[in-house]
Amino acid sequence: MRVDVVTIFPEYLAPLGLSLAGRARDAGLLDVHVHDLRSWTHDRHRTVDDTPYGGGAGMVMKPEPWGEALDAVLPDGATLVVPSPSGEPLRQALARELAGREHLVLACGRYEGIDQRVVEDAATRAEVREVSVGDYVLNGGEAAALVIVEAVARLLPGFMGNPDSLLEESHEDGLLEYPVYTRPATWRGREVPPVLLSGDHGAIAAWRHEQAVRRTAERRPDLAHPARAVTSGDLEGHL
Ligand code: 6GU
Repeated sequence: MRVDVVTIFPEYLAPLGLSLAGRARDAGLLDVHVHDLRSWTHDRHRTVDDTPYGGGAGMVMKPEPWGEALDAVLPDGATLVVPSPSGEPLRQALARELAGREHLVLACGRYEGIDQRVVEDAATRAEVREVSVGDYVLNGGEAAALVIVEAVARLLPGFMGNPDSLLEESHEDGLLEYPVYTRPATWRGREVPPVLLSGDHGAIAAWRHEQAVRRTAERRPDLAHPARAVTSGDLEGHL
């Protein structure tokens, strides 16, 4: 997979050369290129932002540098990922979908976001996915881009030594993971749950499943009972 990242803070993406993404690169599975958006500006101040039409707080990223940047790095048929707090939530299913793409281009916005016409223009020749990494506010898309690339890179075929370990993880089966323990069997007076020392693999599997279900119900009722998650009814009064 090839990944291009466009940002006004290329140094922010330096961790992509380390650890997981670095390992994927060394294995020949991932080829990451980071670009400075300002290299597609033409004024002395290398301006990338301007005030919003219609007024309001903050600044908006100008369309011209983004248009030139994407003309240069987004080929027809590639997938443009735009990190945005207004995007579709990043879940394991989306990470898996993106892991199947040949070429991802990530456009990291700062300020209040990128002029919407940039996304519309790109969508005429590429798949565009606006993606949020959670319901909280970041200052820009860079940290989100790191999250997205890590979630995707570890799913690339051949990356995981033992693909079975992927299946047992949180979110792959819609449940959070069960608690885990290692030696010593007693630590600071706390015992490992005895069933894990029993050698009874059926009992261990049943205990782990029960723990996963319990945790999910307590911590993530939205995963346990999707009907209880936020629905359009909660927007009543806004519509
Ligand atoms: Cl992808 N970007 C920004 N700026 N804030 C976010 C986000 C993305 N996801 C959650 N908050």
